[in-house]
Amino acid sequence: MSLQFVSSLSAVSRETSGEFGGALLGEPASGALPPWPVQRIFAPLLGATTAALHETWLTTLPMQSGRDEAIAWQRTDGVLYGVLELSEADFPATPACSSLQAASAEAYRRIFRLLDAQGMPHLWRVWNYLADINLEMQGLERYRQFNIGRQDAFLEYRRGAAGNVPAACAIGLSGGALNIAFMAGMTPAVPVENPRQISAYNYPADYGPRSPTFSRAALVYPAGQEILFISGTASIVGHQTVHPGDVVGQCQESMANIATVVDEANRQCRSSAFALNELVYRVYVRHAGDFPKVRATLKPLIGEAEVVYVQADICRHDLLLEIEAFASHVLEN
Ligand code: 3EB
Repeated sequence: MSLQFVSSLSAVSRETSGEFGGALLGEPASGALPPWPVQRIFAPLLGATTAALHETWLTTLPMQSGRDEAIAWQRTDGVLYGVLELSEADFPATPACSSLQAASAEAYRRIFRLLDAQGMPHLWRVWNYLADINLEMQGLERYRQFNIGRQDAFLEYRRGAAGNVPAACAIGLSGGALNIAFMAGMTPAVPVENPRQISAYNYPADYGPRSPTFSRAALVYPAGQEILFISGTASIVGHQTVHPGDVVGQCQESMANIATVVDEANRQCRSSAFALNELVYRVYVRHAGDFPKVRATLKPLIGEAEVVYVQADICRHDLLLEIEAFASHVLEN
């Protein structure tokens, strides 16, 4: 197995592995940051015993690291992880293009240039965080501005904006720069869609002038391994939000969507079938007060699975939570 995930919640021996990249969730840490690429996600943890939590990918393979295009990256022969922060203040708004749209397009252009330079063509999974995601500025909600910039860069770099697109999440924080982490590989991801939902890249224009550029899930293949990345998943059926104002209903609907995506992935996967109780979950809850209800609703659905709860904003004002997950299997040959 070439990549192994560890969090502060689980104790795994690091004796033979090196740190590849990861995330630091929670309150700003006072100590020094580790030398590997780390995405800092400044959002309150809910129900946690510590104020901050490290999630780290480890590998036993040789690594190379660098900093290009303001992206801190590290790679093996087959996989690259990078982290990029761009301050919107560095992208003056014009009447035709908001700061966030310009920063989003530039961020993805930089990612694609780095991947081209590294000969690492396939974007597998992207973690997007931006301030004030539901705020309307220059007449358009900021999430929709982000979607324009992101799609522009995919098209400009000839990636296509439908079908073969990475798994992703796009989450709102209370402040900070546009903050993007990504994992890319030498082999293509197998995108997975959800038959209960319209593909996000085909959403109608009601949700913004450009569609979001992500797949519902992706199966990816680091050496000797199959990872299922499930994108941020919310209470959406077709293209519509369902159970507005009902956090328990939204939680159940999100898990019904994840169960369906897992079933779809299992039709295409090369290892044994993935199960809901083996996934590692990250749950974003808009209102901290909803956390006990969300935890109680999830408990019977996911058993003893590892879950981290974070207070954050979701990309539609009527969504009260979003759930993402992943799991990793060893490939026999
Ligand atoms: C949705 O299904 C909910 O814009 O990258 C989930 C995952 C969502 C990723 C993104 C947005 C994104 O439309 C929102």
